[in-house]
Amino acid sequence: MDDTIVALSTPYGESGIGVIRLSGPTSISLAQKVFKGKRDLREVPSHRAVFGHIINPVTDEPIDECLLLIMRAPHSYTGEDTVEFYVHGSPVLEELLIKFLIELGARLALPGEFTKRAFLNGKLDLSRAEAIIDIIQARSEIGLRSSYVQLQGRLSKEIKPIMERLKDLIAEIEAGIDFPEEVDLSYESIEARISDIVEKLNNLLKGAYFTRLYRKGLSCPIVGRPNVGKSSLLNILLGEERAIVTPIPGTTRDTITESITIDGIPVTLIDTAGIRDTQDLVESIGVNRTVSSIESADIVIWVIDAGEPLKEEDFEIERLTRDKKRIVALNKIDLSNRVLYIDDIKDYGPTVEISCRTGEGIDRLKLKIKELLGSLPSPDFVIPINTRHEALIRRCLDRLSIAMEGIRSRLPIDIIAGEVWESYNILGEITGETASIDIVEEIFSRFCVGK
Ligand SMILES: Nc1nc2c(ncn2[C@@H]2O[C@H](COP(=O)(O)OP(=O)(O)O)[C@@H](O)[C@H]2O)c(=O)[nH]1
Ligand SMILES: [Mg+2]
Repeated sequence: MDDTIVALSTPYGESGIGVIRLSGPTSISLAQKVFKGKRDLREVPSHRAVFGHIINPVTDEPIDECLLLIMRAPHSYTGEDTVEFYVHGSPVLEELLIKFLIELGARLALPGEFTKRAFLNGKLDLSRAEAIIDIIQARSEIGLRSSYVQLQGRLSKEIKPIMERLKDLIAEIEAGIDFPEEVDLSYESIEARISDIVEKLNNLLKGAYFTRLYRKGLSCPIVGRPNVGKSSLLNILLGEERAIVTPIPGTTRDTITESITIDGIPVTLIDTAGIRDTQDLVESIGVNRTVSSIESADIVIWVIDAGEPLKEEDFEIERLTRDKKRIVALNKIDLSNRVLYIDDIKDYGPTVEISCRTGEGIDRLKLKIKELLGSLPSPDFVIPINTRHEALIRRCLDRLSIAMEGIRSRLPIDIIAGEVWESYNILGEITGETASIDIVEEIFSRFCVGK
């Protein structure tokens, strides 16, 4: 981190304002070479905007007017000396300024490198740094709130005391090994302490479901045999003609994914290929995708055609979706030659009668989705656990359960200490305390350049 990095922090393209950010030890002296204001930048106080001109560092010729902000270490986002240029949002100008700064010795920042520096400089821990990318990529207000709660350190506040307790336990076990006469540490007392920690971790895991729901939303495939009206339902829920609708069975051969919002929660609707036996290769790939979209679904909408009796293919879908939260949508109730009624399908779970032709029942269907979701707690009361945190907590729990088994079979105490150490290290990857550089790199590579 002894070099100075530069990047465009706003999206590339014409815009009202473009922000170019410099961070690192030579930020201020580099800025001085491309900027001319009333005062020498070295004398400008931190966090005060100054007006001036961008100049060509070789010819001193002014290029455009600009506003500049200096944030001195450690009181900046990265913890380093930082300079931000607010320029007219011209891609030509932005590129030129970045080119000057690179020629003067700055290096183009990698994706997420500013935030990575903030993490490495101890400005925020890993779980808080991760929240920033989730804020940027938030898909709904509720998802934004959940990420903000994480940025405030809500998860770290839970993890740190658990790590402290694991550390204390390790210290005591080790002291017990070194000074067996002085430290009175029984298997029973270690077991009690570990089971207490296990309970706390299991409690944390409860946040994972809601966190995913807030941020990624709900995955909701629309399934059914060919021609029952799945694509029509997707279109009507979206309010646009997104999927191709034809009377020819097997029209939808691939899955189409689109999002709507129900009660603030993003719902990802997936129009699937109808499930049937097919010799057509493309269609059969579509059918396989349908099966996997059912597997990863939160809620399934199973569409049935009211104009025809249930067929073997319907029963196949019934079997595939049986263990899922399922809404049975009886479609085409506008048909005069209708043969299926609610009574015929009521055994399959919550049902709703709809017509994609007339729009009847569509609001009721949305209501059913809402009902299946149940009442959601506010993100302010849910500990934010993303999939990475969830996987780490589960791994930690695995280790602790090995330790517990060891205790029950009275294995040597140093073996148990080893497992507790492992669980401590795994948990530390959440806050980044024990995360390897590879993990850190991987996390920040998901950020955009300039963040
Ligand atoms: N009468 C009637 N026809 C419908 C309704 N919904 C869809 N259809 C027709 O059923 C056929 C198949 O629809 P489509 O959405 O492509 O079915 P998919 O194969 O399940 O995606 C098309 O001809 C639609 O116009 C409905 O509610 N009533
Ligand atoms: Mg279709």
